Amino acid sequence: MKHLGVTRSALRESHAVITPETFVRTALAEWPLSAVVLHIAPVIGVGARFVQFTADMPAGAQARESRHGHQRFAFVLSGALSVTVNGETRTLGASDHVFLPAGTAHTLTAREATRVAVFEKAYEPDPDAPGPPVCWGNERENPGAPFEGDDHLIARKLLPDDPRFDFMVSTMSFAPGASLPYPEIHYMEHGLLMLEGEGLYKLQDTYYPVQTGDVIWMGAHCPQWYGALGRTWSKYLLYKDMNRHPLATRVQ
Ligand code: UGY
Ligand code: MN
Repeated sequence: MKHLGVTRSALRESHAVITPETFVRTALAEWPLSAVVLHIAPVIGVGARFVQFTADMPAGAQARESRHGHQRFAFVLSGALSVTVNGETRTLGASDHVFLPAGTAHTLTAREATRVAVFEKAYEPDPDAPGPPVCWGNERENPGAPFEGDDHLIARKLLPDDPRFDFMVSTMSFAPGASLPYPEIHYMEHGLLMLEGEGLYKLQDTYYPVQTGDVIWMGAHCPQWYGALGRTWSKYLLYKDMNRHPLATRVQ
């Protein structure tokens, strides 16, 4: 049966829920041969200062650094991705990730059909800190820590928590029935990809049912809360800008 236009996707000024049946594939010059779904771009709602996209790379497809010199964080969802940077090549599998600093030449090569989640942002230098280095990691090997003391809610930081970095990517894992301890409001923005499970996301004043594969954009100051449902843990990948004064304007 046709869906007759019905979707859980919703776009509001301060937030968006974007569900897979509404994904539209596009192409990016840096990602020839790959099908890219650009979920979050600066033109969304009140605006975003980052992009979030998913790239489906057929075996053999290659991608290169952002033409505009932006920093890039890539998280492998499935497949095998060789990353060559600074004369070193490593092959990443599911839940491996890499951070590539602004202006750093690199090549990404799909060794088999590969899906990768990507965040990019213009770097805001901190006059007192050197630029950030290339960083590698694996989410499943990251022990994480209870979020605000709740051991049914585990936060894993996938980047060092230090002022060289102007954004953080983490995962948040919730036992069924666990929730964020309070509705948050903060000036930082979020991009989110549901990696596992299902629950209810409250954004502004609406509760949205969300599940694996959904994308959420939360603009600055958007009220936000999540409660996990179902019988398995739910987990999301979360981008957040950090470590910079909101009035700092120098962007490279
Ligand atoms: O730390 C955070 O901003 C995070 N708890 N927000 C969220 O999960 N929506
Ligand atoms: Mn938050």
